[in-house]
Amino acid sequence: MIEENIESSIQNLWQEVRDLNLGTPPHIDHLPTPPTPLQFLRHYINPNKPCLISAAVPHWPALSLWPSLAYLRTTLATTAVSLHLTPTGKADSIAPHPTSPSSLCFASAHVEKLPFPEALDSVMASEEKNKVAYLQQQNDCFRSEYGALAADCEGHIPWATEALGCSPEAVNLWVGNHLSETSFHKDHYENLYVVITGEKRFLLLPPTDVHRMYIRKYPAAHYLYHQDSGEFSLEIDDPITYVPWCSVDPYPSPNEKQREIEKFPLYFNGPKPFEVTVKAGEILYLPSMWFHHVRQSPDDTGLTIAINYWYDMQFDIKYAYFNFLQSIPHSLSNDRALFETRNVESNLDGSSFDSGDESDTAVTRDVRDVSDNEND
Ligand SMILES: O=C(O)CCC(=O)C(=O)O
Repeated sequence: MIEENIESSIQNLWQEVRDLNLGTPPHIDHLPTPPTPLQFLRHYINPNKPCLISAAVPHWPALSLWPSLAYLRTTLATTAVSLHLTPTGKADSIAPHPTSPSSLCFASAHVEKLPFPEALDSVMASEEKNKVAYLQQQNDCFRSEYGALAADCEGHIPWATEALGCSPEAVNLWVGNHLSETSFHKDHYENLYVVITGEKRFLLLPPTDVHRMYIRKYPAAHYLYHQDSGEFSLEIDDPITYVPWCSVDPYPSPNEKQREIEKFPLYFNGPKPFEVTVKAGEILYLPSMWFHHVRQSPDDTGLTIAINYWYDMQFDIKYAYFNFLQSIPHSLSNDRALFETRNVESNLDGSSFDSGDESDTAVTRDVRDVSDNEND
């Protein structure tokens, strides 16, 4: 009885934040031009509400320069950059456990440092179900590895910097194609995400929907790419560590769809996520702690290029409310069903339930090198 009351209160919360604050999915606010710092603070940062901003960076040379691969190859001719390799395009995501394939693990990409022109060739040559390359490194890479491109963009987003009262903690570059996909997760940053070429498609869920993500602890694993055979192996990290991660794949294959709906009913049968396509020259404001899933489509050159600015979030009362909500168990029966399904299948399921926090994940781990914020 108490459980039912809690579950219906949480469900009311999902609806109430939409009715009172966010609006009706799939749309988010779309601003034709950048807001003033005060508008941004009042209407978006304080209410923790996303928005899409057009004509956001018309003065950036990157918009006209980066669609030219020749320009990028010349400017970065001798620069070593981090290339993430996976067999499927899904890095930092849930994958079959290597020694117990009916259970799951958290798989990170094989990362190589290569001269940019070679790394770019690898992205362009990516092949589905074989080898997918994504140029990215969430450790402030734009200001380190890609320093030669600094003059093509601003070092910060001025109206966001003024509204947030600080400079970006990290600026990251993402160069990929339609095969790269980023699984549902959240970050403890205010994110200003700028697309330069191609398009990015985001699915967004507010922090209040945390129970719909089925965050579980998965054993950490990493892909190894074997140059000689051209094949990948997946190895569990030694010593073993566990990564809390979202379990939901919002785009299951047709033959897995029914099973996924049964495993994750709170996601598939609950309110639709917000959906936004970010085009070249636009900025998505992705508020801290929002769950996001990202796919992309390239422009004529075959690439999608984006740059994002991570600003420190305030660890204020919203953060405290979020932690409290996350600590409340929801839908115990569904959790049990998931647990039992996996154990019947494998008897050796590495994953475990987690009411805790995803913050200590691969996605945020790298950037901690440049962060002195230990709050998360
Ligand atoms: O562009 C992507 O693939 C992922 C972006 C992302 O997760 C982020 O900016 O936090």
